[in-house]
Amino acid sequence: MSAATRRLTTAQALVRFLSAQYTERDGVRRRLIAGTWGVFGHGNVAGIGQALVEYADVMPYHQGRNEQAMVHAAVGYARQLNRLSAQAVTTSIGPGATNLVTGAALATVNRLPVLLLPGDYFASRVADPLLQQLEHPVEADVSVNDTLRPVSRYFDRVTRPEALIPSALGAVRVLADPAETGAVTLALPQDVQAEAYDWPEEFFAERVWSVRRPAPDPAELAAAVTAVRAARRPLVVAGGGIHHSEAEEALKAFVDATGIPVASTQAGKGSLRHDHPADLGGIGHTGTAVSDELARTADLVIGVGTRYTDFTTASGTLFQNPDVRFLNLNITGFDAHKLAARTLVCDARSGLELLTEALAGHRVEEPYAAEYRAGKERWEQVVETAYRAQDDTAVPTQTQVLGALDAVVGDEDVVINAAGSLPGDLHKLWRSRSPRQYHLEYGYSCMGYEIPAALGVQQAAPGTPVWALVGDGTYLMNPTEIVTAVQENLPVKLVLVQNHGYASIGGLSESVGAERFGTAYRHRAGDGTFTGAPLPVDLAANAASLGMDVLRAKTVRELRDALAEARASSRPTCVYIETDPAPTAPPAEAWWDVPVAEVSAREAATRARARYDTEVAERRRHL
Ligand SMILES: Cc1ncc(C[n+]2csc(CCOP(=O)(O)OP(=O)(O)O)c2C)c(N)n1
Ligand SMILES: [Mg+2]
Repeated sequence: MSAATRRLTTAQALVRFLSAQYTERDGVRRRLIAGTWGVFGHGNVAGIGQALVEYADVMPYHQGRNEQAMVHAAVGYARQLNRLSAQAVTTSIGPGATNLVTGAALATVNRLPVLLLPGDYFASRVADPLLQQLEHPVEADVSVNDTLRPVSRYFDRVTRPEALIPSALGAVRVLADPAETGAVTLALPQDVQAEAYDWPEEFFAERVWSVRRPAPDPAELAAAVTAVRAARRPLVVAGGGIHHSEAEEALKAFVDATGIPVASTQAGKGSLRHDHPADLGGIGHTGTAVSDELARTADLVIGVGTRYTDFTTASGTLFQNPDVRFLNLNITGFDAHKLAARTLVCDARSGLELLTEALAGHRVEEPYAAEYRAGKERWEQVVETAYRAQDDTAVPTQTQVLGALDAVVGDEDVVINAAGSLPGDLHKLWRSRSPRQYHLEYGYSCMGYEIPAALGVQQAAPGTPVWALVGDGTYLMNPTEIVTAVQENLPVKLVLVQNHGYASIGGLSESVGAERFGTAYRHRAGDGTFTGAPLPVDLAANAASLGMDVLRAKTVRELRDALAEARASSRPTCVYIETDPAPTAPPAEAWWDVPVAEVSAREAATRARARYDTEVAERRRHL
């Protein structure tokens, strides 16, 4: 070995390199890749696996059960730390690698960093076809890992040791870049992982990646200020970018100075504390009445760090003021330009601070402020009604479950959810008390995110009570990481809501004329349909069998006690509750486009289509 080089395998070099990467923002330095999750197979056991044991002192290893779940855990971790620290996930080739696809898509859709390290075919091809190799008949360089390309923000296959150098540098650049980040994939041919090379020492030097806060262009800022001053009914739509940028204080200062109210997306909820007079709660299909009413009449929508999904815009039907204009403050030009907006391409915090400064003295008129404050008060009553149970000894409805949880959590507790009927209820009702409390993954709304994400959040925030809220369908999709929580003694709290199937999709199915087909968990009846008795499945026993403490609650009072006990426990604990299906959630205030059969022999569908045709006529294009 010469003085300037170090002889290591490619896998050893990668692990060593990753352990020396840091991010820095606002003077705070963190490990960029703080740990590596892994399930081993022949595609990574001898390469990355060996490197992880050799460098266990500098790269913590976490043992997962399922590759998709490991990505969810890593994403939960990165989100909790505002994308300033992330984790890697190593897999074997073949099924281990393709199990990453869902998690990768979730990460990329939500703009959250995760480094994926799947094994790949031999670069030498001498032993083809390997166990689990695709062997594409006419595109010989394609492997199953190519399924990760469209869901990755950076992809490379490292087919020679020295190719790792540019590849690894490119990967970490994207992971640390606030405008580009998402899933990053380095596919690692199995033979290359184990191959030795003389690496330049500089490759292993500490590197600090500055997570920049770009300021807006002065001309764009001046135009934005003119637009805000001219608006009579401005409304902020707060997206996830506010959290990623830690711009909550800057938003509050902007709102306190201008009186402009804030409605939030699923990712942005909690940007303002729920009891701030200008916080109107969720917007869009699952929004509050006051947010959606203001959205309908707003003349200037100020989108901050939002992607404007169909839930936010009510599939293009929400912003109905004929003169409505958009002003989008976003770190990506891609999102900033949506809805033909005026753009402020910048970091959320620096943009809001400069806007506040430039708007000094400007305030919305008092009647407008009085209007939204009154609307907010009316919505508070809706929340109270949905939360309150008249009878403590009765089986709770789902919104009463949320009411019980609301009564138990503290300001810093984190509540995680992603799919089912809970996201809508939470978006309408939840009272966020701190910026990190409301952790809704609704970019991909992926059933099965919740439990593994809770592990990642708990790793990022030791000592903070972390709650995963899951429906029975979601639980069955992905309970595997309960075992990991038990192994690592991560005291995550699981609230398991049993309603015997897909309540959310059942309701949606009914509204689109599909008659709840295939959405209940029931025995097959004599006529061949799934309308028999509920299935004798005991999910509480299942969670207990995986090692969790389980508290079964039957009534509102028992639920409250169980939640308090779970919160105080230092062990992973599941609170199991069967809910009353009575509808206590407020109905949707705005539409969501789910196209309905244009022709059908069944009446439910023809009726639904007639309704659909009226709704769709409301759609506007903002050009
Ligand atoms: C991985 C995945 N598959 C399918 C869906 C579509 N989907 C959304 S909600 C839902 C049902 C969720 O059931 P459950 O967790 O029991 O919640 P509930 O609807 O009963 O509240 C389904 C199938 C999804 N979001 N994610
Ligand atoms: Mg369910």
